[in-house]
Amino acid sequence: MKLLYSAASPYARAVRVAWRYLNLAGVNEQLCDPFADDAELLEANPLGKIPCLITDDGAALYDSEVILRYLDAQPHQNGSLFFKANDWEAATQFSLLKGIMDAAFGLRMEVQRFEQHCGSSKWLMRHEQAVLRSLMEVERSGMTATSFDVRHIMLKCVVDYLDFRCPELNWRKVAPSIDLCQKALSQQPCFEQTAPV
Ligand SMILES: N[C@@H](CCC(=O)N[C@@H](CS)C(=O)NCC(=O)O)C(=O)O
Repeated sequence: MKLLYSAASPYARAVRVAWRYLNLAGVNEQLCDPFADDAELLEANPLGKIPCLITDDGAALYDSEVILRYLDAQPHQNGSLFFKANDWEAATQFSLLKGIMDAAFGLRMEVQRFEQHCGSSKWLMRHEQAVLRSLMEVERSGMTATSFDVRHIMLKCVVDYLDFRCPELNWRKVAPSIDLCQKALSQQPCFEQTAPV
């Protein structure tokens, strides 16, 4: 299998953490800049987004949730990364975490537009408020590092991404328990080995 990824992408990192955590063999990671119109990426994913997994049969899988589910469906010994199919509360929380990732990525893009003197304060604020409101909701739900599933992967990847790309956003002020959860998860090798650069 080949995984097209970039070292800063929180979506790609979630997938990179998952295959390490599941101890799957045979995933070759290949760096790819989605903003450089990479021919292999565009051939595999017409959306031009990473992560994109190309299976041994040559099938292209995207987006990150599909890849996570695919990896989780491979034979492994570590217990499922996903919650039960009818656990709607967990499913909604997973959607919330994916949405935080979207808002964090949108925030980063808007900050970049500001650097190029074409940013929108309105969109900057919308993304920022969505991130903070949603992290407060995750905080309120009492998510801790005492259990572990795909939601913990998403949470850790998104808050590390915020620290990496938007260090001025003081999310810890509204989500102090998430800060503790982030620190506790940092010790796991699958996170250490994939820290954003
Ligand atoms: N919904 C997608 C989002 C992936 C995504 O937006 N990836 C970014 C990198 S962090 C990307 O490839 N952006 C390129 C673009 O927006 O053209 C997923 O979950 O995989």
